[in-house]
Amino acid sequence: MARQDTPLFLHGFDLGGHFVDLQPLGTGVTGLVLSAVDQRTGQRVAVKKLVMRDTVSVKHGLREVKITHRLHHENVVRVHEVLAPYGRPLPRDPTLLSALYIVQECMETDLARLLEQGPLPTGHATLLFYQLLRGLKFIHSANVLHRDLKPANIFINTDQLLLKIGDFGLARIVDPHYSHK
Ligand code: OXW
Repeated sequence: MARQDTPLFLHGFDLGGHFVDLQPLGTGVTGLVLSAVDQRTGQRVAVKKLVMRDTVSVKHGLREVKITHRLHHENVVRVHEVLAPYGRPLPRDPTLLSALYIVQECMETDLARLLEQGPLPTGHATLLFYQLLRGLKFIHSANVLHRDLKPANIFINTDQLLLKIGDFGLARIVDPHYSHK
């Protein structure tokens, strides 16, 4: 089997040996997202590939990594690790990398898809809205603006009715002293 046909290399994802059963989830702001099983834990994860083509995409990729790394909250998609190609750890100077992989927790679905299935019972909508506001309050208190909040970036586990905000590809860190004229 040629390298590009091996499951680990699906869609140009070169992640090294730990990840199996790669399946496409969709395309986010910064690129393709697959789900995979991490064999070390048996857990399904979402892996986002950030291609670093030029100085602008390198700057954006590293900003997303910096922002997602500082946000730890029940209502924000958790980043497990950030990897360089071949599943290597991030080097001290990541500006020279061709790609970055953000490995994060995998949720069951997103709010856009959930709403396609019909209206939510009021109690469910209230519980989800509460978690959305709680996640946003946390994000804003960390001086981060998401800047692309929409149903497709709001992830849900339906069994516990758990909501987490994701895709920080367009997010910015704000200066709290800046006047917002
Ligand atoms: C899940 C954690 N998705 C993304 C991002 C961008 C994407 C796709 C997934 C389960 C489908 C139908 N719609 C997505 C980003 N869990 C994630 C994640 N991410 N972290 N990022 N889906 C997504 C999940 N199903 N779970 C549902 C596409 C149309 F394009 N960032």
